[in-house]
Amino acid sequence: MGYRVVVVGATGNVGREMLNILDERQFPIEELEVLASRKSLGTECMLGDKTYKTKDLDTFDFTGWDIALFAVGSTATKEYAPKAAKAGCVVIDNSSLYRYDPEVPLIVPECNPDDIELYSKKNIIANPNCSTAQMVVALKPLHDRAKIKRVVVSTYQSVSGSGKEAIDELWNQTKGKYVPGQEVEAKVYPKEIAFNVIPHIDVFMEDGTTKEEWKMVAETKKIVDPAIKVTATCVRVPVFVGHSESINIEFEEFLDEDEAREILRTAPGIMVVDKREDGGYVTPAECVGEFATYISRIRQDSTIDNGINLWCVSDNLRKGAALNAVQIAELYGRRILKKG
Ligand code: 11C
Repeated sequence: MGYRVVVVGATGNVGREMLNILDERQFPIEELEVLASRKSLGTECMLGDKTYKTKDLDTFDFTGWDIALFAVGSTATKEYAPKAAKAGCVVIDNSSLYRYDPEVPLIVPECNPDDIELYSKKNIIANPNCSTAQMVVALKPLHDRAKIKRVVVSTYQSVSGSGKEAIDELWNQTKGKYVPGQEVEAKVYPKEIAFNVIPHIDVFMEDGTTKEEWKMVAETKKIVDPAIKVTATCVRVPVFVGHSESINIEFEEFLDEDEAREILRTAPGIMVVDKREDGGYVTPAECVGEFATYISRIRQDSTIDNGINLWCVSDNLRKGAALNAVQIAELYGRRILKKG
């Protein structure tokens, strides 16, 4: 007994990762369909050792399907997610389209699983932005103990967050530095990304922040607590996969660094690697392909009364996108459909 599952946008970075994770976690699937836009029709996708050919999203009938994992941009989501939801198939959406809709739950299963009950308003459940997902997994257990007042976060985000073209741009620009005649102009990003860092992700807002920074603020409030103040600086770095974050947290009450470390050690979804020696911390290259969010460099912030600093690294295509979506599907199956 399993679920009838559709993966929409199955040929993209996140869609492919969704298929890998459905397989790795042995999600109970009775039937699977993989959908793509017309230009990718017929492309082959793998779930374990089985091959599936993509079908046309435009003509697909979602009636009778249980769960659709959407990994397409906001424009396609706007057109097709309501169709699927109306046909009775719950949509788990990775785009930003529905995240801030009060009638759509925004879920990180380790943090706010009970909010999933709201799904029935629209038959849509939103998946957060990658940089938020990994941060809230770390914040929530600490907030439960000492109530967070304010968070100052700086991110170091990999190019896979911008899709396949960005991965190619970093690769080709890097090669172009060494091969005369093969220099590559910046196209995906406004400035060169090879051997550089760019303090700009997503569009600029009127107040000088960027949309990525705004998302971290709005989504943390929705998932963890609207009272938490967040200020973010989001930066693109020349890393292929894995987002890193330096997080400074101010609490209402004093929280000792050793207690914070113990809380995080036992928190769901987290691995603490925190030895105060050379290499005693995790870097993005080491977390690729992993489920966990890794926390290192946990230490008191001596400049304020109740502060902790930490370093947080995760595979942005997994916890930041595909893994969290599959975890939502697992939660929805367990709590609502109860078939598996
Ligand atoms: C990035 N965080 O790294 C973005 C990608 O709202 O789902 C995901 C954008 C989103 O560029």
